[in-house]
Amino acid sequence: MPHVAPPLHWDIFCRVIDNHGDVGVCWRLARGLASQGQRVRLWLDQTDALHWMAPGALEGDWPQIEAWAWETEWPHERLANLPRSDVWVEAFGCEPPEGFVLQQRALWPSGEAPVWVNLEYLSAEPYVERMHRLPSPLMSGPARGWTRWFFYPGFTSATGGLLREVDLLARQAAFARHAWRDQATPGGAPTWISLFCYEPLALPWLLGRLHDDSETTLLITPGRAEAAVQRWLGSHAPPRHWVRRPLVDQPGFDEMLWACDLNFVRGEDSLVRALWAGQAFVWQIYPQDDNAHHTKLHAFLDWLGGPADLRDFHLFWNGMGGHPPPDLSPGRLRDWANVTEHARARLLQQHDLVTQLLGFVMEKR
Ligand code: TRH
Repeated sequence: MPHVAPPLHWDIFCRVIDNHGDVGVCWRLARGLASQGQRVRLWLDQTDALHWMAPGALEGDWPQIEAWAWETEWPHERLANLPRSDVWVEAFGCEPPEGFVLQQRALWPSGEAPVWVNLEYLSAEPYVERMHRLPSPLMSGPARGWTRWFFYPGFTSATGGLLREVDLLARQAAFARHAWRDQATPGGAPTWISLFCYEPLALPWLLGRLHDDSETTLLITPGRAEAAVQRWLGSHAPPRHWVRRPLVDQPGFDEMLWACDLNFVRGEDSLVRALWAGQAFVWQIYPQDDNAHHTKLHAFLDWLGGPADLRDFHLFWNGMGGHPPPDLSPGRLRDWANVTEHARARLLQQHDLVTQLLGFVMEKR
């Protein structure tokens, strides 16, 4: 590694469970592969988010990438002339449609198969290192006899790594933070916080803190975060330094995180972006019914390290006990930013996910 990969045809399958993370991760992966000369067809069962996350994607404006609606009806008329593809990536175990598998199977001579990868959820739990790159032979169905491989993103060199664009560091170096802030809201207060969350039980604590704090600009993202803030405000108008953000494309979202001193992020993709941003952050993990996310959050915090107040705040923000910090002073945010910087430096020493995936595919072909 890194491998020089010949241009291959990839199919990425994405089924939206909820929110934006499924599309967000798949689109970043598609872009990363395309930037390495790969040809990607991205199948999405819900395409709405792509309109704002990646304008032009559905219109075919992105070289090397085709975004296709994953029809509910299969076989699908466009399958008739679909050429053979070399690599299949099913995001988060979503299973390619049977019609697709049948059509493609007929194009492969016996004894040969595409490299079929199940790109899993991101976790810092120890099982990830054990499961990464393991085969899962298919014992039944139209792909019987073929193999699907587990590919786990992660935070250590024994995992598949994280999505990181080739030009990320150059873009960050060229980023003009103050100009971005001036453009976002002229005359904003000195400390900037972004809010991208679900409905954390601790949200009233945060909003209560910030309501009368004229030193802090709060950027509120659309959707669940904005609705939760609105519920808290009721019929009252927001304070002057609270700014409603529009939905922006992924590079624009990333820049918001670079521009802020503290980022509240959620789910999977924005956590990674908060790490790359190198600023203080607090993560709201995607909640699971059986509380499996508790173990997952602890594993991440163990990997991250950092002072007790940062860990406590994470627990508090996620409704898992803990308690809030006495303040969100610039000094405390700088301490937390140092933790992120340190984590980022460790991650930069590892190969990114696209490089690792290309290497894996070359090995298995
Ligand atoms: O939206 P999410 O909560 O997605 C979640 C998680 O992925 C979770 O693990 C998964 O199980 C669940 O979906 C189904 O948070 P996440 O992962 O951060 O994804 C948000 C994406 O939206 C990310 O790619 C950034 C993008 N985004 C923009 O591009 N522009 C914007 O303006 C905003 C607000 C978000």
